[in-house]
Amino acid sequence: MATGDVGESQITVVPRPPIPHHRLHRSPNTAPQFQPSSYQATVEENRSAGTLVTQVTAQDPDEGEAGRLHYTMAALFDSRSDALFTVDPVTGAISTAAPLDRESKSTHVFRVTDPGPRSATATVRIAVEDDNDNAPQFSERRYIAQVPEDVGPNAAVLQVMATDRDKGSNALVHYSIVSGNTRGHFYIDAQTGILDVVTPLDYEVTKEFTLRIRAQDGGRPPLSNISGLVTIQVLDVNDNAPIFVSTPFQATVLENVPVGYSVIHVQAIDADSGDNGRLVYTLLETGTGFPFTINNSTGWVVVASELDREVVDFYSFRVEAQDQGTPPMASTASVSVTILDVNDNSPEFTQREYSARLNEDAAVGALLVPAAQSLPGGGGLCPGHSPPPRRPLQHPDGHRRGAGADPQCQPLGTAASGGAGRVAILLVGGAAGAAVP
Ligand SMILES: [Ca+2]
Ligand SMILES: [Ca+2]
Ligand SMILES: [Ca+2]
Ligand SMILES: [Ca+2]
Repeated sequence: MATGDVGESQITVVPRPPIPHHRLHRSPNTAPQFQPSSYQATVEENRSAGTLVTQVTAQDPDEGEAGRLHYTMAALFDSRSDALFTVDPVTGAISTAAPLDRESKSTHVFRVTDPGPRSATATVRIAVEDDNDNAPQFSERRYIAQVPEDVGPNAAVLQVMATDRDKGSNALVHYSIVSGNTRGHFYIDAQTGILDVVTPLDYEVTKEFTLRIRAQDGGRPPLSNISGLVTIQVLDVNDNAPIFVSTPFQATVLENVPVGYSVIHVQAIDADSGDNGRLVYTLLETGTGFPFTINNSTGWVVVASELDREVVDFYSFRVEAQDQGTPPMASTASVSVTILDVNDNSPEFTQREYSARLNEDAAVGALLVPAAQSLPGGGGLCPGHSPPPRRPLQHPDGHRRGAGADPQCQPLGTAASGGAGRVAILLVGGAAGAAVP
């Protein structure tokens, strides 16, 4: 402190104490400071270890050992970050310690410290930039849709979806059909993944489609995935009517076949499946007593009651085949059955006894007994054996009556048991005479 006399004659001059020299070497009590105190940096994922990210700098006014900085770094929120970045303790350069994966962790935050006697800190926020390193992934291994064959045009069948773990355009997925769309039935919306039917389906042609779908991202270069499978099962609709195999159906049957005899197989086919193609056969417009019936499931027409050609020798009727769809479809066919004659009528004498008178000198060949009347069934006895022309009679019910009234002169194949006739001949003498019944 400087002193001086005040009010005295003697002046004493006291030398001023030397002013302390400003310290050239400050004590290590001055805190260093980061400039700036927070850092933002970006680094692309997948870069090799050692990629420089940023550099931090702290200023310490101290010199020498006291001013020497030593950077350290520690993750602020997630210790996983510690293994991925390092800071150079001397230069403050921060670089990667391992390749990064943005999809695992996209932001890393650190506190950088100079831990000297009076430490300084800064925060470093590192954002990981996306690299297109993920291909789109489908949400399902296989998509399955069931579509009725009569689905309308541009009907949506299903929607596929693939996600991409990347970001931005690297994660923007576009869809396309790779294979299986042989007839061009399907269209997929590239953006939405909605699959439409664009041309008519036909269960009778193709029952199932398997499409392979590609999902491709918008990266440069893009990544794609073609593992998407779509199975479209076409469902049958009753869109085919039964069709008779050969029409009209014609058959002949002997009049003496037994009840239950199979006359003709009336068969129709139906291109549909299940009940839509299961046919039920019925006879149409046949009244009671009709001598035929049909097996509803097989289409066999069988004899239901005894036939008699001499009553009806021809039948014409219709058969319907109807499927069991909803609603059902049906078709009809005409069937004609001709009844063939069997020699099932024996000749019969009109009288039990005949008597005649015959001149004893009657010439050989003189007529003695009148011919027996011809009988129904064509079993009559006639000279010669040529059958007369058929003379069909169409009955109002569509069935032709038998030709029983016609003289049918056919030899008996087997002896029919007919009645016996007795003939008494009285010989008269002399004059020629004719036989008298
Ligand atoms: Ca991607
Ligand atoms: Ca990525
Ligand atoms: Ca069908
Ligand atoms: Ca059908």
